Order: sequence, then structure tokens, then C-alpha cells
Amino acid sequence: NASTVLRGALVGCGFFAANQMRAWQELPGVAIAALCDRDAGRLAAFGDTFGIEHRFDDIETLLTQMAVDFVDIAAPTPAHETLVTAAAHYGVDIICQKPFAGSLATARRLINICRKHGVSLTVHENFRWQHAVRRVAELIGEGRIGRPFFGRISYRSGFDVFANQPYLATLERFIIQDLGIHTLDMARALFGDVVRLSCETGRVNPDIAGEDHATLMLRHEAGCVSVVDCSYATTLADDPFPQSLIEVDGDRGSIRLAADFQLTIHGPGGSATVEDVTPTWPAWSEAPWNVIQESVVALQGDWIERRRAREPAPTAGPDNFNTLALVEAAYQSAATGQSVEPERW
Ligand code: NAD
Ligand code: 89V
Repeated sequence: NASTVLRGALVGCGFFAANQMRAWQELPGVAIAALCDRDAGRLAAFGDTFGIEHRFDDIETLLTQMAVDFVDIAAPTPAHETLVTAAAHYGVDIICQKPFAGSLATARRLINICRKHGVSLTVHENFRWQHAVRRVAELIGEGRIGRPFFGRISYRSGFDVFANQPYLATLERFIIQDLGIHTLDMARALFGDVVRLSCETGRVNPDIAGEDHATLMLRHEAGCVSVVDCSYATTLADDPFPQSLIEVDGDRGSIRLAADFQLTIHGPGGSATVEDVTPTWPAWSEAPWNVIQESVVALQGDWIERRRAREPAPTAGPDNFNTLALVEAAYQSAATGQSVEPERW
């Protein structure tokens, strides 16, 4: 029923949750009725900032006392199993942040638990929702450049991500798990599922635990070969954080997405059409995070429509399983020096 307001609970009130909260507040037909965080200080500060009165330090109490239609889990990966299982048992729909579940086995189990309880599970995989990325997908879908045979998704930056997210410096698996997961998901969204992958990684920054650059080559089932490269160790005067630069070559033309949001479509006979794909920024957004914040509004807005139509979201559990499988395959390939055939849902 389009006139009913969907009631949600936001679980995990940390750095990124503020973006999800602002997006829910901007979107019609939805309201965050309750908050949950096990850190009392964060819970209080977040509740006061966003004017949410009902606050809980554990999800079971929240779900017992509040009638909600969905939970939006912005807590980190180690909390997913407990939180998703609890929400499924209470029969509420679930949105959960990436990287989902922590392992393929746990992801499979949680997806099946949600199925058993008849609740929808959507992973908050937002990068493919960026305005410019959606335009590239649309052009490919329309056949504007024919059949893609090569793609490149490149994310290179020296932005200090550790300032806002200090936990990133402690992860044994860093850039592929945190950021590469987004670029791999974009590769799947643009070129389809992957049958073979190889990966090389390295670390430049001596003060962090994990790898901070990775270069991957993917063979997609539909025939395209793509290169996905990411780095947080790249010094650039004009740092594009957090944008991804995209190249696609098709048998009837090519697409180039540049850092200034100029998208060029190269056609037969040397023709070139330039589109300005600068997004309409949310009023509350701020550079450089606006690229990501805009995609959060797009993902959550789509989720509301799908929820009303009872349709699975594009980044529903089984879809995201195939992105997670690429992350696992990437680490396996980097460790063994062999190419890997990723698992598939
Ligand atoms: P954070 O540490 O700032 O916040 C996480 C919050 O979750 C903390 O307040 C913590 O107390 C709370 N929490 C942990 N376990 C909980 C539990 N069992 N119940 C209730 N609350 C619990 O982390 P963050 O930077 O906000 O990242 C959160 C998640 O968002 C991560 O998975 C991260 O990868 C993801 N993230 C996604 C994007 C994106 O663009 N999609 C960007 C940044 C972060
Ligand atoms: O989007 C993310 O997952 C963030 C960042 C852009 C910093 O990598 O953690």
C-alpha cells in the first residue's frame, strides 16, 4: 500500500549510518522509528542529532518492543550473523551493509535463513547506484556501443580513509574487502558474472595491516574481459576520491567516464558525444563524500519501491553472494598466484 509509511530501525549508529539516516529522512513513505547501538554514547549522540526517541542497546529488545517493517543494519561484518538472524526470526525485512556476513558459508546460511522466514535481504551495495555508473550501465544495456569486449574500472586515491574509519588500518584484508568489493560489484553490474579471475596485491603504507593496492583481471561469462584496479596508496594532485573511472570498449563504440563527470561515447567514424553526468547532489551531502551519499539515496529509494512491489532488490542476498565470491577468489588468487573460478550462488 503506497500510502502506508514503512517503519524501520537503524542498527549501528556509527560513521556511515549518518548517511543512511539522512537518506531515509529525505525519502517519502518511510520513517526510522528506532535506533540500536551497543555503544551508549554513540546511541545517545545519534538519537539526539536525528531526533529519534526510541533507543535500544540490543536488537532482540528492540524487536520485542517495537513494531517495525524493516531493519537497516549499518553495524560492521562481525555483527551481521547475530543481527540478521534475529531480524529474520522476528519476520522483518533486512538491509545490511557490505562486506556482508564475513565468509561465503555464513552468507549462504544467512540468505537461506531469510528465505525460510520469508523476509527480504538486501545488501547495501551502493556504488553501482552512483548516477554516472547507472548511465554507463544504461548505455551498455541499450546496445549503444554494441557488445562490450573490454572494461576497466579504476579507483585510485591517496585519501586518508583511516581518519574516519580507523578500523580499516587493522584489517588483514583491507582494500579488496572494503573497497574492491564495490568495484567488483560494479564490474558484475556492467559486464555480468565472472567465470575466472586473477589478482595481484601489495602494500605501500607501512602503518596498516592489509593490502592497499590490488589489480585484478576478470573473464566475464558473456565474453567481456575486465581489469579492476584499486589503490589507497596513489599520490595525485587532483585526487578523485571516491570516484571510479570507467572505460568500456564495445564492438561498435567505446565509453570513457572521466573524473570530471564527463562521459564520452565514441562511435563509428570517429564521432564522439560528450554527456555531463554530474549527479544532483542531496542537499545534505558534502564533498568528497557526495558521490557516495547520492548513491545511498538512490539505493534506498529503489529499495522502498521494490519493498512495496514485493520484488527483490538488484543487490539482494543471492546477487551479493556472487560479488562476495569474487572477493574470496581475489584473495585466493593473490595468495596462490593462480587464476580462480569463483563460486556462484
Ligand atoms: P563504525 O565503527 O563507525 O560504526 C559501527 C557501529 O555499529 C558502532 O557504533 C558500533 O557500536 C555498532 N555496533 C557494532 N556491533 C553492533 C551490534 N551487535 N548491535 C548494535 N550496534 C552494533 O563503522 P562504519 O564506518 O560506520 O562502518 C559500518 C559498516 O558500513 C561497515 O560494514 C563498513 O564497511 C560499511 N561502510 C559502507 C560504506 C558504503 O559506501 N557502502 C562506506 C563506509 C562504511
Ligand atoms: O565505501 C566504503 O566502503 C568506504 C570507503 C570509500 C572509505 O572505502 O569504506
